[in-house]
Amino acid sequence: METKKFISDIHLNDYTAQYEHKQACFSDAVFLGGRDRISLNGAWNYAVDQYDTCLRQKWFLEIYKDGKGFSLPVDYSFDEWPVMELPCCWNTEQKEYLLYEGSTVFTRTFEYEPKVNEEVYLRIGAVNYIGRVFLNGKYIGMHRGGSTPAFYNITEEIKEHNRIIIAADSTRRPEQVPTENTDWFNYGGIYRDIELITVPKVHIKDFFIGLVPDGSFRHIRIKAKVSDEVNGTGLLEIPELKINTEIPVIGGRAEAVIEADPELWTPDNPKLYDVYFSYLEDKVSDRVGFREIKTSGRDILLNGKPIFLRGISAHEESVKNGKALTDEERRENILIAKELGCNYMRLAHYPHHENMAKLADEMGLLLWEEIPVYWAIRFDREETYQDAENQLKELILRDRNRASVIIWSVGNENADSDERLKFMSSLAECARDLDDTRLISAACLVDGEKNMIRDRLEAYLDVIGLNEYCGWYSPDFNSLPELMKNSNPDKPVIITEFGADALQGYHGTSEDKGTEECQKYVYEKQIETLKDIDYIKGMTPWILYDFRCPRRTSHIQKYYNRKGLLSEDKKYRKPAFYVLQEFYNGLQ
Ligand code: GCB
Repeated sequence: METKKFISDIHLNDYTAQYEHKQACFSDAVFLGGRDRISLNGAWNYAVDQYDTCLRQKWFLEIYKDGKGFSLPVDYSFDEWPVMELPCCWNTEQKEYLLYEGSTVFTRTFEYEPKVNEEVYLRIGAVNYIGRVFLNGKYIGMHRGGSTPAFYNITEEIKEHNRIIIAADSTRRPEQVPTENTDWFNYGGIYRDIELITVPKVHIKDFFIGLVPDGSFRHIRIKAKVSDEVNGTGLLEIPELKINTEIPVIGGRAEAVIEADPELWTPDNPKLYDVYFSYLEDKVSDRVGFREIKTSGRDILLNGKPIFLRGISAHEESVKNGKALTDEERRENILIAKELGCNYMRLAHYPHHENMAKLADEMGLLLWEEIPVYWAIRFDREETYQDAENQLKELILRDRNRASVIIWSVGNENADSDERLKFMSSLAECARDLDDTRLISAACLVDGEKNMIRDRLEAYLDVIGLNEYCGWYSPDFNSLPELMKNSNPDKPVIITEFGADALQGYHGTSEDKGTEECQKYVYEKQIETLKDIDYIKGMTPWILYDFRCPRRTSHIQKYYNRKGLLSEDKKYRKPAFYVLQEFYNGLQ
């Protein structure tokens, strides 16, 4: 018996097939605001598990330890393993893990007091890229997608004494979203919060609130979903607006439009209101701003007024913590953007932590949020589409009460092909279906043949994002005015990227690539042209600060993309920072 098992453990090639079912996806999400949350962050035992022995040998069964007389050798010792403080990226924890990509197993025990009439969810904020969860000897489920949360209903499995195991797999694969090749570092780990969420049996699953985009600014719409197809009455409360309104729940759904006169949210006046929604024993809350974002012709209108998006792109990274930023680091990024004169930031190229949008709501910064449909995704593959769409839905459900978020981006720099058009236009339609209070965009490539803004995806977007690297990848600056002249878009355009590498303290002439002077010159020339183009309604140059990138091997790069306006430690502002700052200050 044991021999049979042993043979199967080492001979089964397709060992992951048994852990593909029970995929956590957007429909498992539970609205979080105002909920009881029990943190499982902190010390977890771990082992780097390069050959996936945990999955092959089914360590979660702990059969070698059941005291029934087996004396087989055991290949793990959960409680004796070294300890990592989660959440974190393992790459930044220890030097020898910097370049490790693959599986690592994390485990801990915890106590819980199960109560009757409650449901318990395990929420994992992010595992890059696949997370597989085991609890008390059972496979609970898995999640794909490295930057969105997974919810697992563990009501049946949770006990007083619990052993949890999470196998995190950061392997890059061609069929994933993103695919193998990206221009950023592939951090591995359980790098966002791990927690238990307890809710009543019948609970509010989703709660979406915002202004109806009808130009009146006087209609607040709420849409809520209850876990079961119940009929009854919910209660919406916004004390500061004196709203206390009963809302019918029919078949588990509630939808209503309420007259109100909220002070409108803007980056200069980030006014937030406490809102509450209750149904039977369940009550959720949020702090939300009310604003309207729209386009009209080639204009972007915030609360009915044309706005120019003075932005900057940013990755989610710090030298010390990788993608597991602290709130202080996020706050610092927003403050630096404000110092630069920004009212807007592009969170590239994947969903950043939800606290970023919460802080932007509080501190007054507009945001572009994006899913990692980056470069050459497997556009021909249905499962890849499902993965991308699920990530998009998980992001939208997570952040659609954030006033700061004004744009959902369905991808970045994807070559125009029939398969890509089908894939990304479906994503754009999906985003629009889930949320009619934001704009849809994508960062498109320049049509290089015609040197113009032309991409069939534009028909599905509200705002065209354009990455152009005149003065850098396309060395001739004259191509930029030509590009602008050749184009006649019927909607607003945001220059989602331009930029140039510059190593802090590396000097030369404006012709010398990689110098501060060259980067400064690129910014000056870009601004000189772009400032007079009437259809350009914003820009997010590439990028706030230098970031790790395995593709960048030159002597000035040293595995960093050096297009930052600041050095990677954010201590040094390169001269181009002040060029952009001057331009933005002049626009205010
Ligand atoms: C791009 C990509 C971005 C890269 C950047 C670069 O167009 O969207 O991810 O990092 O160019 O530096 O080349």
